[in-house]
Amino acid sequence: PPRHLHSAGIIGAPFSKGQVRARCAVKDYGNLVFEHVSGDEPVGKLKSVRAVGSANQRLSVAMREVKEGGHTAVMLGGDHSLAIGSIHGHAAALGQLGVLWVDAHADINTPLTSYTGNIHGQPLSYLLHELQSKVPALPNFSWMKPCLSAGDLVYIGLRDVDPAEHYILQMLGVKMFSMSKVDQLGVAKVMEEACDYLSTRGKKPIHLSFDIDAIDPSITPATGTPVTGGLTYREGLCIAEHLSQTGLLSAVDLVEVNPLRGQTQDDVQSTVSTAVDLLLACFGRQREGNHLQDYCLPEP
Ligand code: 4U7
Ligand code: MN
Ligand code: MN
Ligand code: MN
Repeated sequence: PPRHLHSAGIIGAPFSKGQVRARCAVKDYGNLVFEHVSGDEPVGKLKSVRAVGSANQRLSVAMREVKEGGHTAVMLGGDHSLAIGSIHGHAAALGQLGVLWVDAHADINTPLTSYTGNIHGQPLSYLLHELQSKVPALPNFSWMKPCLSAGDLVYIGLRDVDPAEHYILQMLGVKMFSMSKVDQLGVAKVMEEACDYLSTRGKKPIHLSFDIDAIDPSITPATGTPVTGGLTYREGLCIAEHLSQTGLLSAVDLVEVNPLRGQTQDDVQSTVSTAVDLLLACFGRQREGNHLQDYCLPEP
């Protein structure tokens, strides 16, 4: 293909004075720049440890700044290893959080249980206090300390959990709504129970970590580790709408969208537009419609 298709140049233009409609104020913090980390040899099975460590250090600082600026934060990945820095920075700014992890996967392998060596399958083991003694010291990770308790974590959408992960989830008694539970209860009841659970230990700010592979790959195929049998588009929106209504949603990760993994333009389009719709619902867009609080009907 021609050269211009290999490399995109993005110009964000947050300007809206050409019309009068008010909108959610958006402050664009731009893309983080991650410099190449050389000599990043595997540590045991673990791949790219140093690069992942330093990228997350940078992200943690950025997330803390966004939260200290008083915004609801949005982190657009990128892979799910970025939840390490995102949640770490969020907790650094606000203290204890409730985390809702929406994913086909549990992402709680330790570096020693992972059979792929991919850190996007491990972020929760680095973040949880309870697993601190099971995670070895790693290069470029000395900046971080665990900042999340197992009782402040809830999963929705699980359907591909490794045996060691299943053991950890049982051992720690982590609250989870697998796809079977979503089938049994329906997503509305799941959200009610998930939010009740997160608020029993106090009304903490909520961090939503949404892996696009939680949604069924017939709708969001452009992702690295698709698993059949996922959430429908409507179930995804229901989760986001419900969270928005709690008034506690404080940060959102939207990760694992990978346009290179789409087979067709339609695959990419449907994945990306679903991700956008999920984010809009997080920020209050309702399917029943919305209007401004001081809306006035025009008089004839
Ligand atoms: B994702 C896996 F083995 N469990 O550890 C692993 F199945 O962020 C998958 O949820 C991890 O997409 C998937 O590599 C990570 C595997
Ligand atoms: Mn996943
Ligand atoms: Mn994930
Ligand atoms: Mn994935």
